[in-house]
Amino acid sequence: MIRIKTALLSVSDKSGLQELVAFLYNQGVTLIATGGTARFISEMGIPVKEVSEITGFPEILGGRVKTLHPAVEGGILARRELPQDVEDLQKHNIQPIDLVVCNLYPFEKMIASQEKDLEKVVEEIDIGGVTLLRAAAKNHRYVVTVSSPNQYPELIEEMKKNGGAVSEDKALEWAIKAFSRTALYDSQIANYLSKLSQKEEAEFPEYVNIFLTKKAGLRYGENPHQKAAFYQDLSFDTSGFMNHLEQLGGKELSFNNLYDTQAAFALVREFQDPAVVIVKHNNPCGVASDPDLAAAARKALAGDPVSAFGGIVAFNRKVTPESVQVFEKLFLEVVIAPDFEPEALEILTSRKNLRILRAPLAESASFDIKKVDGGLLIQDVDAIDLEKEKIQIVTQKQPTEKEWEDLYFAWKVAKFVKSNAIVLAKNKQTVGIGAGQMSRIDALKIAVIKAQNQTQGSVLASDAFFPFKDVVEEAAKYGVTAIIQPGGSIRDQESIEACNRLGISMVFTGIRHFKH
Ligand code: 93A
Repeated sequence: MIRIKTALLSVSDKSGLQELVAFLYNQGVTLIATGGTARFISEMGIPVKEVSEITGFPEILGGRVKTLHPAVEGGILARRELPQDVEDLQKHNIQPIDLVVCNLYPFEKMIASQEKDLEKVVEEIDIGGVTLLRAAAKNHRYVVTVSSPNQYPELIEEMKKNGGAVSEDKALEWAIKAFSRTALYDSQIANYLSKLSQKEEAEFPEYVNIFLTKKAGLRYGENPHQKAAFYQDLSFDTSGFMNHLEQLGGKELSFNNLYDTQAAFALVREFQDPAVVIVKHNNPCGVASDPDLAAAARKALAGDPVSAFGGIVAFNRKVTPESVQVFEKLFLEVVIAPDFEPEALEILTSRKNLRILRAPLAESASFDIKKVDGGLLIQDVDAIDLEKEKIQIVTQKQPTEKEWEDLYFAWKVAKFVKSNAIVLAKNKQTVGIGAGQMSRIDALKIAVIKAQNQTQGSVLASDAFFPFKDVVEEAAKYGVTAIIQPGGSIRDQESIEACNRLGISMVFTGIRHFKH
């Protein structure tokens, strides 16, 4: 047990401090504090020693050096059972400190403000506080470290339970928390400074500090025999809707739910008009856009009603009761939307197991990160849309206005389908999607199977160029009238000639959307 006789308090965030200080004072703990914290305690009418009193040295350099002194660090770091350390304390008249309560200069606020002035940024870097936390955490055998206000209630409870002492196990647990806090803090600083010093926008820095914290334990991973948890990135890419996810009902989210929800929401948020996306195994199986959300839902479901079973449904509008009734009879895993009308929410929550999620459409991640053994592959998110000046109509036939609408629609969807991807669409509705094939022609064949005789008058989008003319020739057999694809194959001319021969219009985008 670690008996708390003397505590050092140095906190920027003063929340919860009043209760803690009152408690410690009542326990007869001697309080030492830095300037602002000491003032706060004095104003409560509770006696406190300023750090400068025990160091015999004022705070200097405008507060840059407050606690960095042997009288402070010695009091924290001394091993209470080591004669040499005890002797040193006595010789230099240093008082042992048993509890360090410290939270750091809020560098997060600096990040949030996007401050560009290096001098201002640098002033928000805490040195002494980090040292206090690390010293106390190192000496956790004798010293208790409290690095966040949300630990105060637990500290109070622990001390009450143990007659003013804290267990060694708790001290170790909190030491690890303190080291994690300073690690996160330093990673945020390094990432921010490296972004500030970056000359070119696209340059990736020498070091990327990714600090992850467990957001949720998961029942299991992709399969029941794999253990798993969801970790949140707190220091590198803190954008993204997962940080704003709100669960309004249903069972606990699974590993696959989170992964597939990400895929569904990423696609639905791309549409300006009301849209509905159904995802299975990370690929969209039904997508539709319509001024009426319920109509979009019906069309999305009709896109592939068989695959939709057990799917994830994403909306890009406030969900109406009519649009959820579409899925009344269908088993679904997750529904996600920016918001829900009360009646729609009522219908959904009556389905006990259905996970209902709310998230803002605006939040999107800046980086796409894929794990390989021994490292991470990091790239920008594939955020590019069609670029007017790159679009080229390469055939004699031009797409009609309606075909253009469908081509844009299909192209958007193709970006979110695993490669090789072929999307067949008609009336802003997917009629067949061929995903994740090793050859493009097979992706088309699958899309055609999925379309079940609805291909007549449809358009085709391909995520990458046609290596051969076979896709054009096969598509023509099923009544495809227009094609959108990046172009850029050495055999482009063969595909163009096939289109001209078969009366198909074709558009080159100059942009590829591989997705692995
Ligand atoms: O500028 S510092 O890095 N120099 C120090 O020696 C020092 N010691 C504690 N900042 C230092 N602190 C920080 O001051 C603490 O981490 C805490 O965030 C803050 C509390 O200051 P005050 O009690 O004056 O409000």
